Amino acid sequence: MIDLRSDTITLPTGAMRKAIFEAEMGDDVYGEDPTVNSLQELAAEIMGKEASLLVPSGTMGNQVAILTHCKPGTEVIMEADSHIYYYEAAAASVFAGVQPRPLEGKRGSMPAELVEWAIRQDDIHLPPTSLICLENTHNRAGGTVVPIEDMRAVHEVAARHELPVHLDGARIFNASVASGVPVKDYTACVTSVQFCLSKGLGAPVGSILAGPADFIEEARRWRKRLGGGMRQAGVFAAAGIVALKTMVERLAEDHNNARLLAEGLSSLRGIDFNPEDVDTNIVIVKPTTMSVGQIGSELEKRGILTVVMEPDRIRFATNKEVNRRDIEKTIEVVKEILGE
Ligand code: TLP
Repeated sequence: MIDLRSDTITLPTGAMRKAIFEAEMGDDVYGEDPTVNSLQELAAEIMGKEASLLVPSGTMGNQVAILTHCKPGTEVIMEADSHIYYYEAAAASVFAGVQPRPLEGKRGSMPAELVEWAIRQDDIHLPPTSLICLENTHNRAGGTVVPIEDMRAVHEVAARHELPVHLDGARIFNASVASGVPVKDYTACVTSVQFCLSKGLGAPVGSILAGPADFIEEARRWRKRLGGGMRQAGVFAAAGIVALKTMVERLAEDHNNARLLAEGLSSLRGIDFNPEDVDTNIVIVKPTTMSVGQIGSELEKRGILTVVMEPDRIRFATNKEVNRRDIEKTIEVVKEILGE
């Protein structure tokens, strides 16, 4: 099997398994798990924020952030193809009672002027704007890196309107490794950030929400309300520490493999795609001579797993479980399926 469905399929490394075996643990609902506490301190330091909180998933990290920043009946500005809007089953409406205000971005980036235009005036007919959400890298745009200048421009607008900004930085380390911009430069543009330990970094479970100390205290209460208060969570926090200390730089390998795949696929007549659009580990292409459903199932029959994105695109996400040879094989198989 060559599993290119997602970077979430990555398995813990030997060093992570050893750290898990040896982890010191306690009851984290009492704040007594030393491994969770170390991970949270390390993550806050890396993100350049006062404090951080371990949550079970990226989705919970984003939702806890929205619940903590926003009152029901307010409006949250977000990109129309963002994970929070597209893939979180309307959780922000269900739990926080907020109304999403989706704006169309370009390669995942919302122009600051558009964001400013969407901020509501003070009028009893209108839901007050309470938060701006960004995503970097942007998943559905194709793992694109949102440029730091764009994030700074949104930050400037938000500051002028005294609004908080939340970053869905599930793959913020991919953005940083690809662009050479330090993670702290990205996070300096936002009030809170969520990132995943369980994607390209290879930890089995967990995301981090980081922000100001009082925000994280309130977020801890929301995590508990949602049932996300965990007990001996050091069992997987231990792997998270190894992920942060040893797995960031290797994301460049995933990016190189994605570039190789992109170049191979773009040379095929049946695929409409510019490899220059690939910034990190996600390659989303549009086949022109065959339906995506058909290609997806033909690939699966030959042991290659991908994600079919309705209606007409197919996603390949490189990750540490696939190597250069697997990528070359994937290109060959797509070629064969397309009859080229
Ligand atoms: N993304 C998953 C699927 O949910 C689509 C994937 O395979 O890419 N933010 C972003 C930008 C994400 O891509 C994801 C997961 C999340 C948040 C949610 O993380 P989890 O799965 O831990 O809840």
